[in-house]
Amino acid sequence: MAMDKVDGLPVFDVDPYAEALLREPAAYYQALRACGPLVWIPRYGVCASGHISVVEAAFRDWRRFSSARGVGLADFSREPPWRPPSIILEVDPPAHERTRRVMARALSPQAVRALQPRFEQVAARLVEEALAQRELDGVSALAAAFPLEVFGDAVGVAREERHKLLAYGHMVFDALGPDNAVRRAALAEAGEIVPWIAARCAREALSDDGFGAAIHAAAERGEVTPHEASLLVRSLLSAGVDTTVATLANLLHCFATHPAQWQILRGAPELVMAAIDEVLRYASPVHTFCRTSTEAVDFVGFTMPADTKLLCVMGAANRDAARWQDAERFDIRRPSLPHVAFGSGIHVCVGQHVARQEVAALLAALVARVARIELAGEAEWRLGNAVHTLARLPLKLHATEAASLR
Ligand code: OVV
Repeated sequence: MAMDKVDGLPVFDVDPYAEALLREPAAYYQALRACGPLVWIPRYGVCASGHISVVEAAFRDWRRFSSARGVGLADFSREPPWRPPSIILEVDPPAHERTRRVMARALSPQAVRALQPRFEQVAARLVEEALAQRELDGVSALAAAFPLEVFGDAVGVAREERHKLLAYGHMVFDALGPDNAVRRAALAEAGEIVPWIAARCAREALSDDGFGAAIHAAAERGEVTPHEASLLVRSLLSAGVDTTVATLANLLHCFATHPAQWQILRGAPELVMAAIDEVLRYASPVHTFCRTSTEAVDFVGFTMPADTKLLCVMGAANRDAARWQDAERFDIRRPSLPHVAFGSGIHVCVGQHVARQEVAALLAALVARVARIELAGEAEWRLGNAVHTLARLPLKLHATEAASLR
């Protein structure tokens, strides 16, 4: 780690997107935080921060930290985006407010709450199927299977070929990184996946009672155009699948590797919500989002140049010792403090209530039936330019006495 001051900024000579770091980021996060609140990464000509205070400040300061030039490494004002930009994510106020309002209404607390019995029913079934197996891959059998079924149904996507939703999620998130092997592999599938996704976003392809139909109803009321409605459905399919799959996989991994924490949760199921936030903090599914500075920005002792990308490294910020005691420890009983796993400010995850309800349903189904989550082989991390999660998680689930009597 070089600490020469360039433009007053500590230089961090690292490739955050190197495969070894994507797989095992803890040491990179630690070094990033140790470099200071803001660092310069020469390899990409970008700034980065792993300090929770800076990441929060940047997310909240949308005027000086724009999303409209893309929230990945690519600056849309210099290179064309790989797909038509998102009209809710990759946009600033005032345009953002109109689309955000439509999306927030479609995902209203009432609409989400109405889905809860269905989430619980599917979660119970999947956990019971998992218990019946001698060994299973936690990623495919639980983490992916659950959102594909319940979120797919919630949006109103036809059941055929839903695995393509996963491939699209990988594409959207991996496209946020540099032109590396991970990004190229994900985008190589675009020819097959993108037209399929576009077709699923049209009004006539969606069920009559889902989030998709609710968004298209806003078009019928004239709040957005029909084309904009389709793009907002695309946002649901971009952001709503891979992220919850990653969260569930990380949750299973956290408890498989921290068995004492699982026993604590079993003894105190009222900690389910706290446990979810601790998983999001400790194993943040989205590790990095970017913003672009629209002017030079003074931080404590440093100036960030204008027209520069800032890597907001949420994975690092969520383990910042300035906020959390023993930040490197997974502890579901720690006092709840705000993390940035869902972002912060005007772009904070609009679907987080759906996501939380999904994760809570599966976790509650596990707590009620599973005495022990045993790692049955080596966990394999998935290389993701923006999402940190597992590709494979061999597990053996041990039933509680009550569940084995059923
Ligand atoms: C990767 C991502 C996150 C959130 C929203 C979207 C994409 C979008 O396409 O709107």
